[in-house]
Amino acid sequence: MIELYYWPTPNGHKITMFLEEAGLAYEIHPVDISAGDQFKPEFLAFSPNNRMPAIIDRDPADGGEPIAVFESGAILEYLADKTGMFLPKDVRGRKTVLEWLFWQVGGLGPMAGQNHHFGIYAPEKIPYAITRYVNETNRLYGVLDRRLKGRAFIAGDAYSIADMACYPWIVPWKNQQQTLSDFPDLSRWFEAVAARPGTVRAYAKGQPFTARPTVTEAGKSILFGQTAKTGH
Ligand SMILES: N[C@@H](CCC(=O)N[C@@H](CS)C(=O)NCC(=O)O)C(=O)O
Repeated sequence: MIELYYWPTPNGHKITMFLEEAGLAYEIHPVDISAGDQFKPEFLAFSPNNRMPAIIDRDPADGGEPIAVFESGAILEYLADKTGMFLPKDVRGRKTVLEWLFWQVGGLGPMAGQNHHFGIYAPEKIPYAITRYVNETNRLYGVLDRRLKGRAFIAGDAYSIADMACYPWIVPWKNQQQTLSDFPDLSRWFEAVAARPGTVRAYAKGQPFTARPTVTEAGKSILFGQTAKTGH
C-alpha cells in the first residue's frame, strides 16, 4: 500500500497519474496547503521542504521498514523503479526520460509556478515579473513542442514518467497566458494524455477536494511570504 500525501495541484496530479496508470493500491492523505497542513510536525518528519506530494511505501521492494519519499520527480522515479513501469531499463531510454523529468522539475514547474504567482495571486501586478514568467513559460512550451514533433510522447513511442510530470503543468495553459493551439505537437500530445483513462481517473481523485479554490484568500498568508522560521 502506498500512502499518498496529496492536494490537487499540478505536482499532486503527477503522482495520482502514475498510481492510476500502474494500478497500485494507494490511500490519499489530504494535505490542505491553504490550511497549513504542510507544517504539521508529522508531515515535516518525512517531507522536510513543507511541500506536497510525498509518499510512504508500506510495502517496499526490500521487505524492510516503510520508505518515505518527497519531491515529485523522486517519487515518480521511485515508483517507476518499484513497478518496472514508465521508465525504460536500457541506459539510453532511461537517460532520456530522466532528462525530461528533470527538465520539468527544474524548469517548467518552477517557471509556470512563478507565472501563476505573479499573474494570479500576487496582490500587486508587477508587469516586469508577469512578462518575464509568461515569456519563459512560452519558451518552454516551444521547447516541448519541438521535442514532440515526430514523437508520440516526450521520450519517444512509450508513455513515461516524463509525460506524467509535464502534463499537469500544461493543463492551466490559459492561466499561464498561453495559447495551446500555437503549439501543434504539444496540443496533439496534450489531447492524447488527457484522454488516457489513467489521467481521467487521476483528476477525478482530486474532485472531492476542489469544493473551494486550491489557494484560498486566507491561505495566501500561509503560502506566500514563508521564511526559514515559518511553521517550524
Ligand atoms: N519541487 C516540489 C514542489 C512541490 C510544491 O511546490 N508543492 C506545493 C503545491 S504544488 C506545496 O506543497 N506548497 C505548499 C507551500 O508552499 O507551503 C515537487 O516537485 O514535489
